[in-house]
Amino acid sequence: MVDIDALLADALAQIDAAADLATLEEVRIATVGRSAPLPLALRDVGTLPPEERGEAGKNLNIARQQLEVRLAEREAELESAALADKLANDRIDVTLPGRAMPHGGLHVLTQTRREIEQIFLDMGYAIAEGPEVETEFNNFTALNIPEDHPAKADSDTLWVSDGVLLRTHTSPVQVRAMQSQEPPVAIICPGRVYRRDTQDATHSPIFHQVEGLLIDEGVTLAHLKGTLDHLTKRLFGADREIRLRSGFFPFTEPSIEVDVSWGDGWMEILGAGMVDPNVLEHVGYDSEKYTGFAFGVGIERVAMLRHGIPDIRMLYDNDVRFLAQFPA
Ligand code: 2U9
Repeated sequence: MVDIDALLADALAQIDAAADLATLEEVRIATVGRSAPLPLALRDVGTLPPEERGEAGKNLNIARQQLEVRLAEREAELESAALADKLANDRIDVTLPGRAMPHGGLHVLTQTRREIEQIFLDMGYAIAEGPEVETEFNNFTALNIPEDHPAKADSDTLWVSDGVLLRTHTSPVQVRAMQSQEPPVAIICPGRVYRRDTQDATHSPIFHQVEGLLIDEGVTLAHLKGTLDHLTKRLFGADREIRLRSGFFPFTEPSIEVDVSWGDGWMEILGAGMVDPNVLEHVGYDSEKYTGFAFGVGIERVAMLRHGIPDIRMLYDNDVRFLAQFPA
């Protein structure tokens, strides 16, 4: 028969010596597991002489129960020690400054467009938008642009199919607005436009415009001049002056080109004019009753002038080192 007291003492010593839960699990297997000495002895009780079986079985069971109790106690001790250790060492210092997250902002073209929009919203204009794929009628015919006009040539326009094209200006948005409402009309039309152009420092086949339109009874060139003077002063500074030169567009008569004072000289900034009576008639307006003005300005051009950006392509590269120079 095994020496129960010696086995028990040895097993208890192992349990007390286990310094972590993984070791304790090994000790559990070695002391009360299926092939540990004590359970093996219990299994073999039946082979003892009958008069010894009762006593031996009782003592072995008591010893095993003692081990189970001690194992449970030691497990609880080690678990609370592990928790205390975690609490002591895993502290989070909530007073540490956070890591700065880089954040994006509005593209300089978006900023510029929104500024122009706000200037006209403040004057009571509404913003109108329309499709970038347009009909030849809305883009050219309604705007008094003749069949043989150079702008319509295949070299300038991106055609989608017969009579369908990528709009070359946002003017078709004004055409749609006029077809769907009677005067007064006071809208600006910001948007992307397409030209079959080669790219260089100042030209891109895709760029952005804001066009404006005011139609009512009694609208004159003086209203146009005052409006553009106000726009220019808000965009470039209250000390700026504008100068009107005569120009030509098929959709305005008279047509003007507008310069803004720039240092000692002048810089061309936008085009404008009084809406040609033919355009008014094309959308069903009475050109004897109504007059109006229209203007167009390139958003890229305004952004480049205001920020001294030398090449239009910089606006489309999406180089963060460039974009970050224009925080909103
Ligand atoms: C309607 C009638 C008239 C819009 C106009 C201009 C003059 C103009 C250019 C500025 C720079 C285009 O982006 S740019 O290259 N635009 O000079 N645009 S008048 O005239 C209209 C528009 C719609 C119904």
